Amino acid sequence: MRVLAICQDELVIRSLDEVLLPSFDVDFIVESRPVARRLHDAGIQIMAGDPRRVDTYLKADISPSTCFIVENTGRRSVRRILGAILDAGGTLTYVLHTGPRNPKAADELKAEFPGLADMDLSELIRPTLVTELSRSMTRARVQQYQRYFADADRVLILLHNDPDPDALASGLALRNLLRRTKTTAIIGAVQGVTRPENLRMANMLDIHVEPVTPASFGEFERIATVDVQPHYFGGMLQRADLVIDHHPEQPGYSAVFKDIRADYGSTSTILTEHLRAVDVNISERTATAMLYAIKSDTLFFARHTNRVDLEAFTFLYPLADAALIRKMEGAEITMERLRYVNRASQDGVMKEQIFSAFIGEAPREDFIPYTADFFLQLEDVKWTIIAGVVGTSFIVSVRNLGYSRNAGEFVKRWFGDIGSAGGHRAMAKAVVPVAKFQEKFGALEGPAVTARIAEMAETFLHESPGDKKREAVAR
Ligand SMILES: [Mn+2]
Repeated sequence: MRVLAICQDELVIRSLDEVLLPSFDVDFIVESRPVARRLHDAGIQIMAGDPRRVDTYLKADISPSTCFIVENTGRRSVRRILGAILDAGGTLTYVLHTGPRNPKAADELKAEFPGLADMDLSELIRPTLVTELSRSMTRARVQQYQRYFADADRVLILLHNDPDPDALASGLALRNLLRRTKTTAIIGAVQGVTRPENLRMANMLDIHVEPVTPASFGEFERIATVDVQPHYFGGMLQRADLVIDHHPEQPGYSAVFKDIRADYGSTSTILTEHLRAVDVNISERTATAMLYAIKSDTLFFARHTNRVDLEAFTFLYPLADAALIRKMEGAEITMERLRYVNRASQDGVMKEQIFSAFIGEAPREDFIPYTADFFLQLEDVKWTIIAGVVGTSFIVSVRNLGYSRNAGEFVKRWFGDIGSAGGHRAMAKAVVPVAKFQEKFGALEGPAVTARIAEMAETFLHESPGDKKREAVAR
C-alpha cells in the first residue's frame, strides 16, 4: 500500500518514515526545498512541492488506493491541502494532529470533507510511552524489595483467612519474585483454605498454605502480606516489610515497601506487572494460578475490572494450562452446595428483581455466598440476599449487578450496629451473633426470616440516604 505523507516538521517525517516503512511504501511531500534536500540525502523518499496545488499530487503519480496523511500542526489551516488532494482524486485521507487541538476547526473540516479520519500523535504515542515508563518504575520498586528480602533467613508471605485463588496465586507469584522455594519462604495463613474449589486449586497446583499464629509472627525476619493489609490482623501485625494489595489502602500500620492499587481487579494483576518488569521466568504453575485468580476475582471481567486486568490475562494466557483451570472451576459445583441452592429456590422470595432467602443452618460459611452468587445468574435477578446460620453466627451475603445501590451500605444499614458488616458496591457480607439478631428482629425462624430480609431489601431500595439518617436520629 502506498502512503503519501504531507508534512512540515522534520521530526515527524523522520519518525513516520521509521515506523511506516516496513509495512508501507512511503513518500513525503514537504514545502521547504532545503528540508527536502537534506532528508533526501538521508535516504528518505521525499519531494518538495506546494501541497495546496492539485498538480503536485498529479506529479506524485497517485492512484485511487493511495493513502494520504496530512500533518496538521494547528498553526495553519489544512483546508486547501485537503481540497487539492480531493480534486486530484484522493479518497483515503487522514489528518495527523501534531499540535494543539482546535475542536471547532476540526468540526468545520469534518463538515467540509466528510470522508476524513483523524489521528492524534500524542494519543498514538501515549499508551506505549506510559506503559514503558510505569514498567521501568515498577522494575525499580521490585528490585528494591528483592534486595531487602535477599539475605533474610525466615520469610513469611502472609495471606488473609480462608485464602481465595487471588491470595494463593499472589503468594506463589511473590515467592517467585523473591527467588525462594517453599523451604526458604513459607506461604502462611492464620486460618487455612476451606472452600472446596480453593482446596482443589491448592491441591492441583501443589500450593501449601502453612498454618501460622499471630504469636509466631515475631519468628520471621521478613513478613510480606499479599491480597491483604496488616490492619486485617487486628493489631497483631503493626508493621510489614512488604504489602501488595488491591483493596483500598487502610491506616494503622507501617510498611517498608508497599504497592497498593485499589483500581485493579486483583492482586495477581499487580504481581503480573512485577514479574514482567523484572523479566522473571513464570512457570506454568504460577501462570495458571494467576490466570485463575484474575478470572475469579473479577468474575471473568464482570466486576471491578481494569484494562490492566485484561492485559495481565492476555499476557498469562499462553503461559498457563487452560485445561487445568477448567477442572478447577468444575469443583465449584458440589452435591452439598446444590442442596443449599435447592433450599433457597424452594423457600426464597422474588420481588422487584430481588431474590431473598434464608437457607437455615449450614456446616460451613461458603454455602451462603455460593448461593448468593448462584441466584445472581438468573435472568431478571438484580440483587440476591442470602442468609444462613453457621454455629452461633447469623451470616448474610449480598450480591448485585453493581450498577444499583451499594450492597455494603445495605448490610451496614441493618447489621452495622449488631455485628460486623461491610463490603463493596456489588458484594457485601454481615456476620452477627444469632442472639443479637433475635434481640433486634425477634425470634424469627424459617420463612419468617426470609420474609424479614425481603422487607429490609425493599425498605433499603426505596429510601434515600436522607431517610436513613432521619431514622437513625429517631432511634
Ligand atoms: Mn483479591
